[in-house]
Amino acid sequence: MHKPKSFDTLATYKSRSLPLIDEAKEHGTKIGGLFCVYAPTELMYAAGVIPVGLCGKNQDPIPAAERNLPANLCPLIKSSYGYGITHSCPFFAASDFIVGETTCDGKKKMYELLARIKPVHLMHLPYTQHAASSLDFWTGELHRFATFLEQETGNKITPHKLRQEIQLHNQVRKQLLRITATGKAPVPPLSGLDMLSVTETKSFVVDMQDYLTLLTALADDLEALVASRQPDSKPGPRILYTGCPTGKGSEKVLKILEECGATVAVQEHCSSLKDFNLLVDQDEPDLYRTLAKRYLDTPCSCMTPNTGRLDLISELINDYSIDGVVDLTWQCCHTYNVESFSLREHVEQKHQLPFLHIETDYAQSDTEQLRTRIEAFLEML
Ligand code: BJ8
Repeated sequence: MHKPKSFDTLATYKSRSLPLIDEAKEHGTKIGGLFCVYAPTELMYAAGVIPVGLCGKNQDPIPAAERNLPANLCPLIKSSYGYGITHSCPFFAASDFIVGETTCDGKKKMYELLARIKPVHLMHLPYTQHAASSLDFWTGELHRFATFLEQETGNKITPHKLRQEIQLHNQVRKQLLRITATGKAPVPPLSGLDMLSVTETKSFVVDMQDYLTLLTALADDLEALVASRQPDSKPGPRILYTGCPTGKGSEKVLKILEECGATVAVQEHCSSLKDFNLLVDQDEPDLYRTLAKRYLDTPCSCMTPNTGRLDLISELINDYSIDGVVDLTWQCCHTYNVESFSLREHVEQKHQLPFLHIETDYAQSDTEQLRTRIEAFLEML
């Protein structure tokens, strides 16, 4: 299928970010490394800090990580830590400090070890969105983070600057949502892998305004493509792909799904919709509280209960005319693994749809086994 030029510009965005980050560093700009979408990037940009995503999506650094970490640990944690100790990730090398959150146990303990390599600011995240005190506590954590950023940079986070960043981030999220929504078309203009290469760029943005312009151009082009296209082939079963974060290097399951003929209409994970589905309420006068609410509402399996995810899955099943749900769990990710039981019940009983749970790691050794299971699943649809 013909892809617009605006797609190529975004798909190569990450490689163009690195020289810009190096240049910004030369001018004294601080770089903050992130591992999770709970990190409130509006505060970082408002303090003049460039945030970069450091989440490990690749098998290569895992053997080195296993020298210090147990082998039976989530590959995302091992890969992230492995990049840190092998100095093989230029974005990690560029980071002046790391921002962590108390999400899953493995990540929490990884931050203790990463603190030996780089300064770590750990944000204490409540484990539930439902307790009355959670929002107060998390708002306090945002204030503590702001103080840290101001001390690191010497810059003041003014209400004016923070409000500007909140507005700009919301605009960016709206364009990412427009792009994602083109997956509702009978034949989506982008494959799941191509969609991932676009949504993943949000972790490497140096200039938000410039990024917004690129996203808007792509959203316009994709919508025009959908409006003008006569589908020339019968698309495969429409899949909602959900679960642990997936990215370039850990896209094994997504790739097999598409090779087997599935149409991956929408993805619900942290390099995709979960990172930009929620907007900050701009009418709320307390900027820290409204920002805190938006981030706390992120439906991650680290929260208990995580009912927001079930609601989101229902919405996506209906909006994207889904035929089946594929839930990916990285090996040893207990929260997503346990949650898969409730998600299966929800999908099979409430929506009467087939559900496939896949537990795997970053290695390629089970590729053919997975292909067999995925082919059998798609035949049912
Ligand atoms: S908001 S999904 S980015 S914590 S897969 S490391 S949970 S053992 S990545 Fe995550 Fe933030 Fe949640 Fe998203 Fe632990 Fe599970 Fe590994 Fe995970």
